[in-house]
Amino acid sequence: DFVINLLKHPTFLDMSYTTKFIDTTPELFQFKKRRDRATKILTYIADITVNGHPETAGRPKPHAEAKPPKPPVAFGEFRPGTRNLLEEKGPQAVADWMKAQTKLLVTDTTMRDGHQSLLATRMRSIDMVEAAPAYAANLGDLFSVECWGGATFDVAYRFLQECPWQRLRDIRARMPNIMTQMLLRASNGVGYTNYPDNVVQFFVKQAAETGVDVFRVFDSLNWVENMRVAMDAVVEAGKVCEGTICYTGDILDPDRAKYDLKYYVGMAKELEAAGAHVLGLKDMAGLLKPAAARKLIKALKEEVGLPIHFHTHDTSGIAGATVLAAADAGVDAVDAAMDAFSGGTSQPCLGSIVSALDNTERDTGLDIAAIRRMSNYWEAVRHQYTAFESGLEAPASEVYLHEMPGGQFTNLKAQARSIGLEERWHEVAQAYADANQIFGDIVKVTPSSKVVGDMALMMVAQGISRDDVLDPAHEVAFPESVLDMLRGNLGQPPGGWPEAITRKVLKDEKPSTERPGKHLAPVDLEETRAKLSAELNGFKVDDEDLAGYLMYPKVFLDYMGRHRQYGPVRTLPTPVFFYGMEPGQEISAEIDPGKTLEIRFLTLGETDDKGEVKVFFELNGQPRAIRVPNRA
Ligand code: BTN
Ligand code: 3PY
Ligand code: ZN
Repeated sequence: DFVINLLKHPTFLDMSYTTKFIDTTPELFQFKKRRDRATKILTYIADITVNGHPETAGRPKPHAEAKPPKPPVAFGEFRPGTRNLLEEKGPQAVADWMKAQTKLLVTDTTMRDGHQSLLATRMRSIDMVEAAPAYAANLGDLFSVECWGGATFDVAYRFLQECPWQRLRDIRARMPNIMTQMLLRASNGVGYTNYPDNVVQFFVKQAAETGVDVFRVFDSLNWVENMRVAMDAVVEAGKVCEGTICYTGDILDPDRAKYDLKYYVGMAKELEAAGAHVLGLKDMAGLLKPAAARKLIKALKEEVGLPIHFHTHDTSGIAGATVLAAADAGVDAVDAAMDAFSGGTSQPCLGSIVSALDNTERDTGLDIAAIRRMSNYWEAVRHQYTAFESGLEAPASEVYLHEMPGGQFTNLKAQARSIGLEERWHEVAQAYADANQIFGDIVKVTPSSKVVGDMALMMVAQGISRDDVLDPAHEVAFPESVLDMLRGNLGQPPGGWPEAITRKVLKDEKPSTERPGKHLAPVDLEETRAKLSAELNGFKVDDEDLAGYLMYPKVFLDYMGRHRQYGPVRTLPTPVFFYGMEPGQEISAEIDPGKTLEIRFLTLGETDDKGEVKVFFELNGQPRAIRVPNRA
């Protein structure tokens, strides 16, 4: 009887065999559902084993002797941390506490910017979630753990077949004493375009509810006007609002006067007035040099009352020196990545910064032995993702020429490779610098950096120089993203868009100089939810799903389609997810708390005349055969 009831249950008729389904329908017999999910997971493993994963095809493989990562032991004594302070006393108390510390506070970026900058954002949730308990126990003195936002949101749905909200929830649950941190592109949310105000508000509210404590809010043109909606939503949610300056140019260079000390101090004051609890200083390309950091931090400390949190990238190889100079000048908190995920286009090395400050006034108080153990884990994790390594071999002072953000560098290089321009990379770098000047010398960070990148690739591919672009007589087919930006759809840079290029690109069309969100009609959330639910055969769309859909409609729908077919594949070990299994190999996958599947892959059968191959497994000791198409 219960099986009949189960089969008729509306939730069972759609695709929602999920963790949430179990939470919301405990009255149902669990066994049938689990078996169904097991079949889906086996189908995924069978498919990848036979056909390979498209994302790793043709890419280098992990070393044969690479050991599976062993989660670090949670040996420390559990202590309350910044999260407890936030929960008990609120965000202003966190800011006051920051300013009262003499030690340098440290954010670990490994779970967000670290892998975004080194591994094309491909780190899977399971590898993060397994580290979280050791963070809580052994590294409870960290200021925060950046683990969400930026590019990780869409990559989770798009390439990793997992729900970004679930990642956040799982990390949050296992790391209750350290603040989680996310990167939010203000009105661009975690996307590449401005969203209606109520979508931004809805997204922030949900992120706060699911588990984000610190929101680093930035605008890709440093336009504070375009940051207010997101900042207000963070304040409203009772979380830490880190209003952020994006650093570009060089305050020491009189030829880059557009972004001088006065400019940054002025923006910092605007952010303070806009209600930020903390001032973020985001050096996304790693352009801030040590001497400039000293000067800038000193000025900001003198002119604004907010604690300052500094973020940089080590592309040039000199970021460690900049962090130490910033510490000397009184910066309150800095970002660093665990050793195995540091250096290059990522953040500078966390363990080395901690060691460098030992027995100084800014001693971080972090346990270097705990850091090393954690880094050993991350080292083993990184070895699983060889396919996504960029191959960048050395620091490059060229970053001061092109000014590409660390998170974009390897992406643009891959894009250049895909259109046959890999050999001409240094020309792309020069064209990127030229495109920046064409647009009037702008901040380059997602999404404005993507527009400059599109323009640079176009210029190199078509052999068009900066002079050609600016020559009214020279016909140029501009990328769509350039039109969009000059229409004003990403907002306004300091001083506005240069007139000549705007006229050439838009012809007679009149650009907008107002905040894009001002003209975007609010989305009817309930109507959208109902439509989405109907499109998904009655699937109960909750606020997380709706927020994901609003950011990325197609990406979300594709994800849901694959989820219906493959089930909770996020629970698979990373090598199995990307490469499938070897005959005789056995793995465990915990599909629900305490509910583990024991999966052994036995062998492949012959491919039949329909092109299908039978794949033989043992599931919890019972034989199971799965049929998948052989596309190999
Ligand atoms: C599972 O089945 O164990 C969970 C993996 C997928 C999560 C689904 S996808 C839509 C919905 N949104 C969530 O946050 N969780 C479920
Ligand atoms: C992002 O927006 O993803 C960034 O990392 C910007 O630096
Ligand atoms: Zn960054």
